[in-house]
Amino acid sequence: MSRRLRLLFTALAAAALLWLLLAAAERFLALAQRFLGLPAWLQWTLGAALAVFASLGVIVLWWLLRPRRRRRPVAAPDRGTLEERMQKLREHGADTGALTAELGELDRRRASARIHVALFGEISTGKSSLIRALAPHAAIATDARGGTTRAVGHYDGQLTDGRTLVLADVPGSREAGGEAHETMARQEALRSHAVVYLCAGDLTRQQVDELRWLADFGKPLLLVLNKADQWTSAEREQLLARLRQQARGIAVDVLAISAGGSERYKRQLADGRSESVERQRQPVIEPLLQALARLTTGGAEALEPLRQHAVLAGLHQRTGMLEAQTRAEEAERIVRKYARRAVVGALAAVAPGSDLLIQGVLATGLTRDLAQLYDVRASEVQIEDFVRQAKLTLRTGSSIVLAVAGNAMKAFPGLGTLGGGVLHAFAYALIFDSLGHALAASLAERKTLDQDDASARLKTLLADAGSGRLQQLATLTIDAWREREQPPATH
Ligand SMILES: Nc1nc2c(ncn2[C@@H]2O[C@H](COP(=O)(O)OP(=O)(O)OP(=O)(O)O)[C@@H](O)[C@H]2O)c(=O)[nH]1
Ligand SMILES: [Mg+2]
Repeated sequence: MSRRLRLLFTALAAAALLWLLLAAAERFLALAQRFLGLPAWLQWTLGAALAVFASLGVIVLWWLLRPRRRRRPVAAPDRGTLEERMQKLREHGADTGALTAELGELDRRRASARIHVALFGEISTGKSSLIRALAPHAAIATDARGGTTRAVGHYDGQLTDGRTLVLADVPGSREAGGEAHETMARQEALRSHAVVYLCAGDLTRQQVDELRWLADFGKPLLLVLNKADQWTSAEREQLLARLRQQARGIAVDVLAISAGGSERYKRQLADGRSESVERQRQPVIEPLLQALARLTTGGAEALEPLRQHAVLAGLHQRTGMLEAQTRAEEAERIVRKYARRAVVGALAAVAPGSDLLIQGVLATGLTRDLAQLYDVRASEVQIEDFVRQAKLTLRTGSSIVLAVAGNAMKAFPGLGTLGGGVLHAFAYALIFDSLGHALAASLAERKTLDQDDASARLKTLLADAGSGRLQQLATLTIDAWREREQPPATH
């Protein structure tokens, strides 16, 4: 729609709105006048009825707009779709080893029919100590220093009714620089049938977020306050009440235990010397054993569908990230290829003009290839339109491009030695690199060929004189020049 037509419509709409407002005001004044003319008893009755209606309206509005507690569970695709996506990724040279291994583990655990429970929580909340209490024969390291557990370990634990569980000890979260360990822990949590989330006091914001993350995947959760021996019973009850409040709708049960752990104390010897001795605290974990027994009454089979959903949902996210990364790498290759061709084209031009006229055929090819990479359907007309717009953006920005290219000539002396035409060749490298990156970023985010968005990004990139980027483009230009001077033997 043309600008003028849009203006006309806006003016018409504004006039209609004004007319409506005036009519409403007139009606209101007329009603008010009639209202004032009524006998007092009728005024009161009508006033009361209106007040009731208004409050009902407010209540309904609040009910409609109130913040929702219930969160939407994370989506999981079916297995076939996931496998297809992984296959496609492999065709593009991506390493999907970890993703297929996850699918294999999904099947292996289903076939084993054992119940898997992961312990989860921040560092030093007592996960390993709890494993020791649940599986007394396990050889396991615990320490007051955070970050003791570095890998996922599996141990056989026993419930009071004799059933066994596979317990997973995982690295603690929130360790400085421990992102890789945290990812490991989260993945193990998704693989398990249920999660015991350990904390040692009030929950921080990050802990609540972590619990929500697990709940969004549909994990059955037990929120467990460990180190209960550190509090008086009144304090413990207060803490538990707050935890129940924070975990409402998230955790199946909230309870307090003492995993035990060890403590050091000084012992006086008969000869007057003293020695430091380590002893195990007595664990108190019955409430947890009962909660685990309740949670797992239906056996592995009853919890399996939720577990499958969580693993597939996790894989969906991981596959998505690998897809984005693989595409970005492919986009980078495409942009380089066209930037190089543009440089070669510019070097071949007999007398480059002072105006930068975008090389239309190449720009069209670049746009088509990138759109295809991002699965964006774009007709030839749309692509031509896009290139025309890019040319316009470029015309207004050509002085900036030449200025950046001129500075690069000074900054990278290698360029200067190449002789005439290099300034233009480098400018073309900059133009195609900017156009390609602007378009790729826009396509990735908008999932459509959005001219305005891509142009805005192009403008920013054309003026971006980051030295790392210019260095790369200078190398590209020099290489293209050398190849032209000494054509490869195959030609
Ligand atoms: N007072 C008290 N201390 C405990 C209890 N359970 C564990 N601890 C102590 O807490 C510290 C951390 O215990 P770990 O079992 O190593 O904790 P973790 O969660 O496995 O730690 P990371 O592996 O580093 O994530 C140790 O010093 C334990 O002795 C408990 O019930 N009461
Ligand atoms: Mg540990």
